[in-house]
Amino acid sequence: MIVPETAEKIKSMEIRGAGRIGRAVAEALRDHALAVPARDAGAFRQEMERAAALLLATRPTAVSLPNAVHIVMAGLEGATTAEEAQAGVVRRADDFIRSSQHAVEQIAVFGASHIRDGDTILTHCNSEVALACITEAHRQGKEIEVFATEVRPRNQGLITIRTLNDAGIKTNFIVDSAVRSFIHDIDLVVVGADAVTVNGAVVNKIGTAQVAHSAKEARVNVIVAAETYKFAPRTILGELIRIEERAGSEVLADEIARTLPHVTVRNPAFDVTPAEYVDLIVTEQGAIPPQMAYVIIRDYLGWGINTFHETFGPESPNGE
Ligand code: RUB
Repeated sequence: MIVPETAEKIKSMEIRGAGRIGRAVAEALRDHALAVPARDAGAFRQEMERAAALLLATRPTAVSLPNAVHIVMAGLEGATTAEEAQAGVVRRADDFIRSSQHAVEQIAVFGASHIRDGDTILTHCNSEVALACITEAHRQGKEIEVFATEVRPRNQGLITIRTLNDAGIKTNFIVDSAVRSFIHDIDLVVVGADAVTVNGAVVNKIGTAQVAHSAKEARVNVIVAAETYKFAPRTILGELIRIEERAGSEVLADEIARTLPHVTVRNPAFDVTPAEYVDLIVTEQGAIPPQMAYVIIRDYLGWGINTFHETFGPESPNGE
């Protein structure tokens, strides 16, 4: 039951945020592998592929999800018995979970080094890894202040301000549309990412592109904190990241919407910030300018231009 349950929690956003989604998927595949009656390697693989497909169909944008699935499912390679296949999946899943947690800790240290004593930082949405950078800077004794947005329509900003408050960090809570009014009070923008494309564009919570645009205009630096498994290999082929559009009822209650027959509520969950609005992407391997995204995809995810054509042929993004 663990796989359908995890899939449901990701869809409903009980489990949310790209890193947490990646780890939840790895955990679900691991627990499924341990629960599946292991007959032969072929049947075991089929069962795992069914589970992976269910998880892949939950939310389309965060690339940590297909990357985590790909990394864990590689544990099946070369297995001749169901026991070997099971051990491979469990090992790869545990490795992914451990390295993901380690990546967040590493990025926190790298990211904090870009935050100066006295800085006022703006963050948008609720990013575990962006917050890790901010709380690490605070832990190091830097005196910082944060502006956090509300994040319509799902109010992820509430999670962010609770974390900041618990850490004892001076925080201002603003509506999303107030960003430009406060941008001259800001020294640095720190956000997370759901996906980074090969050309360095950053896909993150809707509103991030507006934040980055305001920052660019005001000459405020924008740092994106992103583990390497948020880089999107398939964009090498020029494919686009699919932007999830969620139910209009998250924005406007159905009973009101029903009274407005000429109105369509649109609710894209993410947007794309072009590379030129991003100054630095901080990964666990170090900080890079966004234009170097291909190096991460090639050297740390192991995807070259030829790998795709050899493995899949030209397909649509995120394995769909
Ligand atoms: C979450 C979101 C976060 C990134 C990075 O969107 O856009 O900024 O996922 O988060 P949603 P993290 O709430 O729709 O999932 O650093 O925690 O991986």
